[in-house]
This record gives sequence, C-alpha cells and structure tokens, in this order.
Amino acid sequence: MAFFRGLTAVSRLRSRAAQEATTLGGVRWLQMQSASNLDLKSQLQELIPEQQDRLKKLKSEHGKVQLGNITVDMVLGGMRGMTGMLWETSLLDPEEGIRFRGLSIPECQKVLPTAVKDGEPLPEGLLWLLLTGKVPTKEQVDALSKELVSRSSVPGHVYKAIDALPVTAHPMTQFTTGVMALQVESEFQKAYDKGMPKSKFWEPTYEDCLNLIARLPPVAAYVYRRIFKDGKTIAANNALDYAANFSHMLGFDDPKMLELMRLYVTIHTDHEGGNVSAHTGHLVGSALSDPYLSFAAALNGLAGPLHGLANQEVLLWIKSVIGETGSDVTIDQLKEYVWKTLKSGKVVPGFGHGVLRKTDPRYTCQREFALKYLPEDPLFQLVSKLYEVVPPILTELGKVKNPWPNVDAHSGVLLNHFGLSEARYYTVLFGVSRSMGIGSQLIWDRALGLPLERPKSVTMEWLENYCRKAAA
Ligand code: NMX
Ligand code: MLT
Repeated sequence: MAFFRGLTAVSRLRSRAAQEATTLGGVRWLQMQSASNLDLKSQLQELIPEQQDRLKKLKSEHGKVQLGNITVDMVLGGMRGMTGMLWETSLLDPEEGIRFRGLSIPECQKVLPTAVKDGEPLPEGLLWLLLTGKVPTKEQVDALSKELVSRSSVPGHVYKAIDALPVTAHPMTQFTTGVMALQVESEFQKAYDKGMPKSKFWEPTYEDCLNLIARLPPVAAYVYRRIFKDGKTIAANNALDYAANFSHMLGFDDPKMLELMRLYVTIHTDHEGGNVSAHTGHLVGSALSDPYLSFAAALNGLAGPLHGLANQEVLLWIKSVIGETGSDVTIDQLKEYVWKTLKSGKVVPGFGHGVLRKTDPRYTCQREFALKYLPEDPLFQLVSKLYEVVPPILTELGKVKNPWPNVDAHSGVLLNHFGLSEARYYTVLFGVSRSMGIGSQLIWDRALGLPLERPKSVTMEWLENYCRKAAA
C-alpha cells in the first residue's frame, strides 16, 4: 500500500489495520493496534520498497523539472531559499512553522500518545511518526520505549573518554566526545567493512541510530552530573519513558519537569533538513560515514551560538539583564538593554530565523506550558515582556528578516524554573532530542540510496565573469 504518494497530510497517516479511531478536526484518524505491529523495524521493512519505487518514479518522470532559479544573492547569502536537498521527516513553512510528517505541533499534541492524561506527547511517539509517517498507538510507543531501554547500556570506555577532558570543558565538547567514543560500536562500520551490499545499508544504520538515540540520555546525564553535581551520578529507572528517565538521571523527578522534558524532547527533534545540524548530519552521512560520526559532526554545528547554543545565550543574556537592572525590570530598561546589546555588535539571542517569518510554534507551545504550570515565574514574565520589546526594535533596525522569537527564546526559563539552571548545559538537551530527527532521516537516506552530497562551488572571479557575460 502506498502511504505517502500524492496524499494529503491527513490521509497519509491513515493505516490499513484500523482498530482504533480518534477524531481531529472532523477527520477520522485511524490507528493500528495489533500486537504484530509493535516492532518498528518490521514496519520500516514494509515501507521501504514502496518508497524506493516512489523515488525512482519521481526521478525518471520528473527529474528535469526546474525548482527555481539560483541567484548570486543565494550563493553569497548562505543558500537561503535555495531548494537543494531531500528531507522526508519534516517540512518547515515560513509562516506556519514545522510539520512533522505533515502534523503541526498542536496536532502532534492532540494525537500522539502521552504518559499522563491530557499531557505532553511522548518523544518515542514522535520518533515512530518521523520514521514511519504514521501516528503510533500507545502500545507501539510503549514497545519502542522498552526497545530503547534494551539498547541503552553504555560501554565503560565512553565515560573514561569523557573523564579524560577537564571538567571545565564545555558540556557540548564533553557530550560530543561521548558520542565519538560510542562510535567504536558502530554496526554500520562493521557491516560495511565486511562488504555488505548497498541495498542493505539501512539495516545497520537503523541499529546504530536506535542504539545512539537510546544511549544519549545516560551519556548526557553523566556530563551534567560530572560538571555540576560533583560527579555523583544517578542510576536509570528503566520503568520510565525516555524523557522521564533522562530527567530522572539528570536529578529532576518533579512530575511537571518530566512533562516539560517530554515536550522539550518532542519539539526539538527535527526542523526540516537545511538547519546547520541536520544538514551536517546528512552531508557527513552521505559519505557513508556511520551514524555516530555523522551525528557527532551535527552536534558540532549545533554547538554554534547562531544555532543550538542560542538556548544557552538566551538565559545568560536574561540573567545579565537582571544583573544590571534588578529583577523588577521595566519595559524602558529592557529596551535600553536590547539597544545596548545591538550597539555592541551582538545579536539578540532567541530572536530571528533563517526560514521562519512568524513566531516559532515551538516558542508558542512552551509559552502555553509556562502559562499552565508557572505563570508567576519572574523569568517567564520577563520573557513575555521581551516579546513586546524586541520585535519592534529588530524591525526598526531595518535589516532583520524575522523579528519574532524562536524556540530558544523560551526553553531556558522553563528548565530554570524546575532547577535545571546551568545554561551552559542547555544545548546538550537540544542535541539529545535532535538525534531523533537526524537519525530518522539517516535511516531513510540509506534506505533510499541517496548519493554523496557534493554541490558545486565557484569563486568571486567566476561569478564576476558569469555576470558580465549575462549582462552583455
Ligand atoms: N539580533 C540582531 N541582529 C539580527 C538578529 C538578531 N536576533 N537576527 C538577524 N539579525 C541580523 C543578522 O545578523 C544580519 O545582519 P548583517 O546583515 O549585518 O550580517 C541581518 O539581521 C539579516 O539577517 P536575517 O536574514 O534576518 O537572518 P539570517 O537568516 O542571516 O540568520 C539567525 C538567522 C537565526 C542566525 C539570526 O536571526 C540570529 O542571529 N538570531 C539570534 C541567534 C539565535 O537565536 N539563533 C537560534 C536560531 C534557532 N536555532 O535554534 O537554531
Ligand atoms: C532548528 O531547530 O534547527 C533551528 O530553528 C534552526 C533552523 O531551522 O534553521
């Protein structure tokens, strides 16, 4: 059965063995419930041949269709607006924001299974959705949680590799070192060395990605406890779901914090393919570097202040505002601080985006979480004031294409509220979540046999000559 071909986002998610139905916006959402469908890998096994045929057909029938013109501005401007890669798991609309396999964040919050009634989605459910394009049942999500637990054992040498770094090393450096140390267990590398045929590449890639996703929380928690809690680690509670267990290993067991972690991990997973970390993971993977190597590269991109490190920068910036003005900061003081930041040549962290042109829906759902659980929190109130103050100032600058807040403008104050106040650690949380999006697409990259990525580059001289000829 073809799941994706020419269908709408809604019908795409219908599955054939329908045993349960839920209603969303008047549409019947059909979900599978049978025990034989609990294994994620067999689900993929079924989907892959039809998707391979679909890609072949697309190439042979429409390979020569033009997708737009490349301008000199695009080449000089970080390839903005240039459609240049295939990314199946999610798609970003500049106005509306992200859709994971066709589902917006509010839709995911409605249809994905939760740990508590009317709670936040379980990230395992989103992983299932990203990989299969289908909304999983609670049973499928529970089976995936268990599968991840069964894969979560981290070899001792990984912790030794992290311990070899000074404790003062940035958490992202320690985390990525842990990922590189995990690489020695790569199933893909072993299979490739043995001469596995290309048609089977996706299978060890699946093993590596699932193992990687499963092992990141203990590695990330180790880094946190090593740096901020005198190295006193906390054992996993494998009865918990993925995000709750992660929060538990970090040292946070408040049920509201567990819900926050479920929301956090869900919304940071994927943001289509062109963002720095996803694009890097995909690029490095296209050389048939295994998922550990690809993901470590992605994390190094995430660690940049214009990308994932912005969540650290936001909380540090907010705390520096308070340090200078006191906690009862007025709108005028905030305006003054924003201008001071801009005049010193810095960006206002948490605002702006390479694609989005409206408020990031990931910001909005975090705001809704704050309104529900921590409306009186002073830092949340400051973040709300920033929503009033920053966009008009960035608009006044005249060059900023999107003055609205992005995902990073909000996450820190939520974590800080529940005691996770060490801003330097925040990008590691983003990294754990992003493994689900990058890993899912890496599996599909190998299943679809996507080629080595190798765009053409040119020199300024080449461009000048080209433009001269074009004008003549
Ligand atoms: N504060 C100050 N200046 C900004 C901001 C901002 N928040 N956003 C954009 N600009 C500037 C930008 O630096 C550029 O200036 P110049 O021409 O002098 O180099 C100009 O406005 C045009 O940039 P845009 O085309 O609007 O944005 P671009 O696509 O190049 O960059 C970001 C996107 C996200 C890098 C940029 O908006 C930014 O630096 N934001 C602050 C950092 C941040 O929050 N990053 C997190 C993004 C989300 N994530 O998690 O990855
Ligand atoms: C992301 O989540 O990757 C960021 O919003 C950056 C982007 O999409 O470019």
